[in-house]
Amino acid sequence: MNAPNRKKDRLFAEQMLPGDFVFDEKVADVFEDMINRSVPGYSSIVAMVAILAESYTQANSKIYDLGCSLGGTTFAIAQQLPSTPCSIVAIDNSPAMISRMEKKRASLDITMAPIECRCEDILATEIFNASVVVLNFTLQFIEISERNRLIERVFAGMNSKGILILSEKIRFPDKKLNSLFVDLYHNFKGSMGYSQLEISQKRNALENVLIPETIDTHRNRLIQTGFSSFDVWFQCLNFASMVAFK
Ligand code: GEK
Repeated sequence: MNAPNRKKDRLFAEQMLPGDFVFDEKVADVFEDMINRSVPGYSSIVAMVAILAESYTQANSKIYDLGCSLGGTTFAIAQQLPSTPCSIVAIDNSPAMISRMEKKRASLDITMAPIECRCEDILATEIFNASVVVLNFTLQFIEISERNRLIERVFAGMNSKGILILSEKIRFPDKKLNSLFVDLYHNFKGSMGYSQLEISQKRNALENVLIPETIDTHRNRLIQTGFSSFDVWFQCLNFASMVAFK
């Protein structure tokens, strides 16, 4: 299953001491393989986010990719964009991710829209004149107490009729269903070549770092912030992608 140019993720393959997951050099090195083998539907989501961005980009506005990692989604958007004049702002607070993304940007022939990469905390970043904002599996890493404030800042920086695309690992309100989907997800990871040790060590490392919420919690937060419409456009097991319009 491993793509030829992708370094294989074996970060949790050996027995290790417990510790929280961080987006450091080691993770950045194998991130493309890690996310493709860990998020069901990741490549379809990225391709569709690019199509959504293409449809909703407003002339002379900005597209924000918040928590861009290596720029997988940013570059997909840049390659999909129509001739509408606009620019892309890609932000991540991991220097390891941003430095690799900048190298990749320099090697690609992207002519449609300039891409500005910023190593910043998305809780502090300035957002303005945005017609498209993407949070592709990023909000889940923000402390719960900060999530409303972040969504309010995103909303304030968006233009009327702008689109927010929010992809997240989700939790189910029904406990039985929740554990069923978590078990199925671990089976999915097994089918992607991860061992039981890798699955359980990664799960422990993410426990305090990635906090999933229910679809209803996301819906309520977005509607209370002022977004006019909200729905889920993709779901596979406990992973979902949602859209909301200003
Ligand atoms: C993709 N969107 O490939 N400020 C900035 N970045 C942050 C913050 C923060 N406060 N907290 C976490 N991050 C990407 C995948 S990965 C998802 C996104 C995953 C960044 C963090 O450094 C990491 O690069 C990213 O959010 C989450 O479409 O690993 O499951």
